[in-house]
Amino acid sequence: MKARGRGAWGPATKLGLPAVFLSCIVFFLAGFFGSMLLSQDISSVRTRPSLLESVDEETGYNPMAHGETGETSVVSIPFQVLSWKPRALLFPKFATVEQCQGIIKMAKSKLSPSTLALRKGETMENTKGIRTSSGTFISASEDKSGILDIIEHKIARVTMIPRSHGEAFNILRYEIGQRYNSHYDAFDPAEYGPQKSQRVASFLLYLSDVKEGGETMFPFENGFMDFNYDYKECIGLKVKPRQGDGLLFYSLFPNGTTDLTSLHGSCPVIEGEKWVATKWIRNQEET
Ligand SMILES: O=C(O)CCC(=O)C(=O)O
Repeated sequence: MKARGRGAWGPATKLGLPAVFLSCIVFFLAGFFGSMLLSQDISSVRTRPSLLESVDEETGYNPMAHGETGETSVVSIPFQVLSWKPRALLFPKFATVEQCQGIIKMAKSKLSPSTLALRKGETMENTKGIRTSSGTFISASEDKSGILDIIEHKIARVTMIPRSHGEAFNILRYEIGQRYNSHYDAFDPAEYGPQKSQRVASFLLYLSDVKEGGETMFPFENGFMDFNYDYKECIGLKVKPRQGDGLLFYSLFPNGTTDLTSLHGSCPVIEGEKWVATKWIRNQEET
């Protein structure tokens, strides 16, 4: 048994020193290349901070490679979801105080009584009192100060609907007691006749604070649809105008049908004055 045991070591013993030498070399080379690979790994970890150097110090975000029409930086535009029924978002401080004042200044001398799109059978006479504000339409291209251009661009970015789909800004002033009864911004062809395009969304930029009243109301918010609802009644979700804030809501569902919870209006101003710039956004380009 002993001899057999020894015999098991026989070939190694026979190989002798050269084999030991060879295995030393193999182990040395393995150790050498292994440590090189490891040091490469560490150095690649070390290169990461150089990638991080491109992080925008202000936002802390690392911008991605972008397409031809994309932007070079990551921006932060805060918003609050106010409701899912209808889909309504508030963008606090969307515009600066100076921008709001500039828009009021350019509109002030151009105001005339606001008008309504009339349903079949309606007249100016029998719709009196529904919308009592005054207003004017100004497009971004007409505004030499460039304020409306900046605002329109920003609205297009938050909605991702191109500027070419927007109507001119409707700048409105509500004085004490003035209001806009609840209505839809989308036009039902059964009531208004055939439509070339449809209003998908509305963006309201509040240009002033209002001491009391003047809220934008959504009486059917969350689906509480009372079909005996009096369209003058100021109920439901009420958004208080705050200078510079933007309110975006969608009148159509993604499938193109009207969201009945998007019914909205302006409560009467009780104290102060309300200024707002409305941008209606359509599902087709405006010609
Ligand atoms: O003034 C508001 O708050 C609402 C305005 C509005 O409903 C509209 O312009 O369609």
